[in-house]
Amino acid sequence: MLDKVLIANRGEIALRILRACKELGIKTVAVHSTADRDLMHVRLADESVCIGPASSTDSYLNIPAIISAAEVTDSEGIHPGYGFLAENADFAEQVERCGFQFIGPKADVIRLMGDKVSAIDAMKKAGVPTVPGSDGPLPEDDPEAMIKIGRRIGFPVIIKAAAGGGGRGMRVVHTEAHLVNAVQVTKAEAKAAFGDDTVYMEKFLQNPRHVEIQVLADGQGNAIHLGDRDCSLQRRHQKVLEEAPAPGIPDDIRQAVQESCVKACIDIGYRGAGTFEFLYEDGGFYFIEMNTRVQVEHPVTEMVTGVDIVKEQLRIASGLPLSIKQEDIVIRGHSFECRINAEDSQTFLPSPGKVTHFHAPGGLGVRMDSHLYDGYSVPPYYDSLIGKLITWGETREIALTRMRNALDEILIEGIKSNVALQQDLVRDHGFMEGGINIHYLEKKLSL
Ligand code: MV4
Repeated sequence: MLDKVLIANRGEIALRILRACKELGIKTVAVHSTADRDLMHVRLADESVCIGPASSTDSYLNIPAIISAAEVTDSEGIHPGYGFLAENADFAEQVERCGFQFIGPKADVIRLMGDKVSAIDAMKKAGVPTVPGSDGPLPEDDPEAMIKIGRRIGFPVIIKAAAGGGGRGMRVVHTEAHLVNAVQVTKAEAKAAFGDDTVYMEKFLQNPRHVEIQVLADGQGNAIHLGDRDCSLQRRHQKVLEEAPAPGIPDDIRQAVQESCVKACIDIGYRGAGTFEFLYEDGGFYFIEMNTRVQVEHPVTEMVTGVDIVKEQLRIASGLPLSIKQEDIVIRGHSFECRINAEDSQTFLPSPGKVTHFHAPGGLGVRMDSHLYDGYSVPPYYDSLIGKLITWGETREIALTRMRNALDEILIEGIKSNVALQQDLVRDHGFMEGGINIHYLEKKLSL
C-alpha cells in the first residue's frame, strides 16, 4: 500500500480522500492556498503545505508547486480529486516522471479521453454505442463535404470541439443553411478556448437523459462496473441532484451497455475509477464522453453497491488488484445526492462568507459529505460546493422521503444556500415520477 499520499485538492473531496487514506493507514499531506488554511482536511492531515496564493492558477493548478510539495514531504502518491488538475494529462505525466504515483489512469489514456474525437473512436472500436456522427474531425474548408456529412446524419446536428467537453465549445445547427457558418464560429471559439480548432459533428438528440456508468479497473486485466447514475437534473451543465440507479431502464439494455463499458476499459488499458457518460433517449444509449477521475456524485454509487470508490482508487494506485469481482456487485436499493452550494436559491449568485452555524442531518441511510463547521468562512475564490447530502433507502420512495426529511433538518446560517431549491426539487411531481430529461430543471426554473 502507498505509504503517504498528497491530496491535490480542497473542500469536501479533499476531506473525502483524507478519510479513505486514514482508513487504509496511509499518511496524508494537505496542500492548500493562502485562502484555505482553515479547511477541515488541512487540520486533519498529518502534514500540510501552503502552495500559493488564493487564485487557483497560482495554487491548485500550480504543477511545480504541487510536485515540490510532494518532494519535500516525501509523498509516494498524488490524488488529484476532481476539477483542477484531475484530467490534465501533462500533470499526470510530470507526476510520474518525478517518481510519484498519479492516482488515476496513465497519462496517455487521460490524453486519449481528453480528445473527444479519439475517445469516441476508441469506444466505437470497443463496441460501446455512440451517437451517429462524423466519425472523426470535420474536414477543413470543405463546405460540400460538411453538408454531405450533415445530410447523412440528418438535422438537427451538434458541432462539438474535440478539446471541449462538459458543455464547453458546442453549437446546435437546425438546418443545412446554417451549417458552414456554425462550424466556422465553433472552430474559432475552440481555437481561442483550447488552442485547438478541431471539431466534429453528431446527431443532436433533442430530449435525452444523462446517464453515466461507473467503472473500476486495476490495470492488471481486471475491470468491473458499479452500475449507473442518472444526472439529468442540471442547470447550465452543473449537476444539481443525482441518483443511482437510473430509474426505468430495461434490464437487458442496461446490462448490455454496462458490459460494453467494461470491455472498453480492458481495450484501452484503463486503470482507476472512471465514468462513461451517455445520453439515453428512446431506449438507446449513446456514449458522449469519458471522465477519468472520481466524480462529485460517486457517493450514490457507493450507497447502492457498498464499494468505497476512493479506497479502490488508492488500492489500485498501490498496485493491488481490485478487491471485488463483478459477481460481488449487487445493486441494492436506491440513492440520491443533493449538491449543497453556497449560492442564492433564486439567483444562483455565489454567497461566500462566514458560516455562523452548521448542522448536518443524520439518521439511518443519511450521509453528509461536507467540510463545513461552525465558524468556517467559505472563500470567494473557488466553486460554491459546500457539501453533498446523500440518502439511501431500500426503495426509491424511501430514499426520497429520507432526502426530504434530511433537507428539512439541515442548518446553514451566515451564508445563503440552495437548500430551498433542493427542498422544492424533491417534492416536484415530475422528478418524483423519475426519468426526467436534461432540459427539465431549466424549463421548470423559467416558469
Ligand atoms: C449532446 C446533446 C445532444 N445531442 N450531444 C452537453 C455536455 C456535454 N457533455 C455533452 N452535452 C450534450 N451533448 C448530442 N449529440 C446534449 C448535450 C447537453 C447536455 C448533456 C448532458 C447533460 C446536460 C446537457 C445540457 C445541455 C446539452
